[in-house]
Amino acid sequence: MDNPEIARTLEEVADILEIQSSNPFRIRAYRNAVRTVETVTVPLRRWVEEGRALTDLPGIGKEMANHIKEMVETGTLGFRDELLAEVPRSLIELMRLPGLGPKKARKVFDELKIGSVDELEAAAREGRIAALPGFGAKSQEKILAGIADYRQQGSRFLLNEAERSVEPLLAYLRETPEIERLEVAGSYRRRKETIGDIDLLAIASQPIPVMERFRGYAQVDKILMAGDTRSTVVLGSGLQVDLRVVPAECYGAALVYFTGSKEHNVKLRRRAVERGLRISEYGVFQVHEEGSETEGECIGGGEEAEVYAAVGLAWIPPELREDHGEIELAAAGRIPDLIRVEDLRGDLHMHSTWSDGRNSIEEMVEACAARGYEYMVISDHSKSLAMTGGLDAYRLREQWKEIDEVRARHPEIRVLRSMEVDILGDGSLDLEDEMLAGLDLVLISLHSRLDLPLVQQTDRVLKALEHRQVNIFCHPTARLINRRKPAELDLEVILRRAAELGVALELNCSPNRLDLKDTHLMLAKELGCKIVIDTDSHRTRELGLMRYGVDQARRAGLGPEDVLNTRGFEDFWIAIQRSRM
Ligand code: DGT
Ligand code: CA
Ligand code: CA
Ligand code: ZN
Repeated sequence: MDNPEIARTLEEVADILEIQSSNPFRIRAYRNAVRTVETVTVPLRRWVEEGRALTDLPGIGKEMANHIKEMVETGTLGFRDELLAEVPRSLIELMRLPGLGPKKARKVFDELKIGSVDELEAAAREGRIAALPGFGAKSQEKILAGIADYRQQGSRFLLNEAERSVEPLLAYLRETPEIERLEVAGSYRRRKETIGDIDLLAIASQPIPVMERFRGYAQVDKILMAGDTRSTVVLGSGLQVDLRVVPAECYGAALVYFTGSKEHNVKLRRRAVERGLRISEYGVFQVHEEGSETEGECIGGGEEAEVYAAVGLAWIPPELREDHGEIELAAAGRIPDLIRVEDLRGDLHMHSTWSDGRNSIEEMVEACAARGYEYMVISDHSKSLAMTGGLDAYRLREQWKEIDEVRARHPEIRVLRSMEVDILGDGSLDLEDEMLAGLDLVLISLHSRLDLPLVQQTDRVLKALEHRQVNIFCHPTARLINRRKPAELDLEVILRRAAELGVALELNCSPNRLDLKDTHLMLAKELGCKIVIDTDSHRTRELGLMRYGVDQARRAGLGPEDVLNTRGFEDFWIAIQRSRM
């Protein structure tokens, strides 16, 4: 476990102890330990490995030291699991709701006999929460908002989580002799950032054995529907999967239909009606009489391109099918050539063991070179992000020496020195100007005080962008998909200013960030912003996350020319410089 995870675990223990109304001193001991773990500048893993006494740290007694050692060595904490077993599950669920917390969860549990999120919601709607002493109308509102967030989050999978369940299933199904063609449709094919359920389509010589094999997959947890040409199952991961076998002659029409989006399909069908046609999941049909219910002659639908051609359109890449203007573009023959992962020539944001990364600079360099990159950027955290072991000026200089040595050993790739510098609460930067001047590129990020009100947060970012050394504003909204809302920012104002100053915006590839998101990227392009795509890797393996960012960029209609790090180094280097103003 790394420091943030250790802190989270100890915090959970404190919360459960609080629910149990344990000794307040004991609860406080855990909360103090959390604060220490959050602020200590060294990974505790290293501390333990080096055999140093954890009790030397402020607020860490013997019990806490043992806990930390256990978490570092085993990756879990037995005491936490014991506690979890003592408290009703429903109460834990209530406690984790944003806007509730342990004390209030206990109160509604005891006083209103509320044992589930549904009951809590009902009580809040009836005004019974506001009537409780210590709650009031405002906290009732907050609880309702928290429940809405919680509901939305719980039900959708991140794209990479869905992939983890889907890819092995596809491999399994592809071994079925009766299957002639198999594809994933739906949001997964459109590469949306979150996935509700998986929609599979197949052509098969015989559907029934295909259905049997599908339902017999070892990971199937529940069968929701078992038909001859369609079945629905839930996998152990909780992901719901639907498989339909369709006739070959309408496969393309079915693929269009089940790929969606719904809004895209609605527009397509409207276009068909204007041309005296009807598009359905079964094909494209000539409509004979006005208002006639009888099906006309089928004029195509075996391949997707036939469906689009029937309504005068070029084939549209699935990532664009959101009714964000793609049908109009296709009608004008102006569907862009979308960026591909092979277009990227360098990765501009990554960490090493100098802060919270898991691999050394040299390991990162070798991995980037192995990917065929021409250039790369080492960007460890700055000192105010103490939890990550962020660097101060002294350690940054030490890091530069190591970068120089690694550069000498690896002439095959250009290694740029950078830092992901924290934007402090007032918009100033977490590194001295003379040190900033020594960096090849300066990356800036928001990591703290993400709850500032809109005007203040926007001003904070604007001030940071003005700083003359800054080149890239990373994961601009700081959202964590399913976990944390975006910071409140007037993004249009920020993008306009960034475009004027020549500061690039990052599209962060981490599947739980994907920040900027698709519509923001469209706006950024429209406003003439520079855009870069990078992985923010914390280990060599994560360099492969680039493809998620590329998916997102494609959803925004970006081509290789819209992204700076598709360029060769000389061009890139000129383009990434700020405007002279
Ligand atoms: P998801 O599963 O929530 O991530 O999103 P999708 O887009 O995969 O949606 P899903 O699974 O409900 O349906 C798959 C596709 O089937 C959807 O993108 C379009 C099509 N579809 C489903 N229901 C309707 C509908 O009521 N009308 C139309 N026109 N298309 C539909
Ligand atoms: Ca779906
Ligand atoms: Ca579905
Ligand atoms: Zn980073």
